[in-house]
Amino acid sequence: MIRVHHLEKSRSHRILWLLEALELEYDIEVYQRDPKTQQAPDALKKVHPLGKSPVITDGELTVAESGAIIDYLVNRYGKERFQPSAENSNEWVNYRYWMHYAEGSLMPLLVMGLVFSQIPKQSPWFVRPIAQGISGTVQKRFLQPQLKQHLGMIESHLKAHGNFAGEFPSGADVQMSFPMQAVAATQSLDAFPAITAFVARIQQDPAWQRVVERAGPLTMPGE
Ligand SMILES: N[C@@H](CCC(=O)N[C@@H](CS)C(=O)NCC(=O)O)C(=O)O
Repeated sequence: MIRVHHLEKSRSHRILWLLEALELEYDIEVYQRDPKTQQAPDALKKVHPLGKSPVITDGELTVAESGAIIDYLVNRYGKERFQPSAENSNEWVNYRYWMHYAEGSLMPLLVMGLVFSQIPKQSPWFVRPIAQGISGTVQKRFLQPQLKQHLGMIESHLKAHGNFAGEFPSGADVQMSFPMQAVAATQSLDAFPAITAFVARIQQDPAWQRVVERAGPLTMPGE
C-alpha cells in the first residue's frame, strides 16, 4: 500500500492528484504545520531526514522530492500513460523541461517572494520600517520583474499548447500544478488568461475533485 506523508497546505496535494489520476489505492498520513513558524513537525523527519513533504512510502521504499515521486509513480504504475514516450523525443524533452523547471527555477522564486514578504512582519517593531524598505526593494527590483518574465514564458507555452506536455494531466502538468495554483492564489492573473484556464482545468478534473473530497482544497501557508 502506498502511503502519502501529507503536510497540510503543501506541494503534497499534487501527489494526491497523480495517485487519483492513476486510480491507485493509497492512504494519507496528515501532518500539521506549526501555527507560528509554519514549519513541518519533527515527526516528518522520521520518514525522511529533511522532514519535507511530499514523501511517500511504498512497501519498503521511501521516495522524497515531488519530481522523483512523480517519476517513480508514472514509471512504476503509469502503464505507458502520463508521460510522452521516449521515441517522441521532442515532446519527451519538453516534458523533462517542465518537470525540472517547476522546482529548479520557478518555486525558488515563489518561495523567495514569500520569505521577503514575511520579513517585515517577523521583525521587531523598531527595525520594521527598514525591513519593509529592504523587502519592498527586493520585491520590486528583482522578484516581481523575474516573476513577470517567467509567467510570460509559461503563458506563451500554455496559449499554444493548453497544457505543459503530453496528454493532460501528464506528470509535467502535475508537477507544474502547485506553482500555478500558488501563483493564482497570490497574484493577479488578469494578464495571463492561459494560466488562469490551466488552473481552472485542474479544478474541473475529476481526479482533482476526488482529492478535494478526500483531503480538502489546496490552501497556501498563512491562509
Ligand atoms: N523540492 C521539494 C520541496 C519540499 C518542500 O519544501 N516542501 C514544503 C511544503 S510545500 C515543506 O515541507 N515545508 C515545511 C518545512 O520546510 O518545514 C519537493 O518538491 O518535494
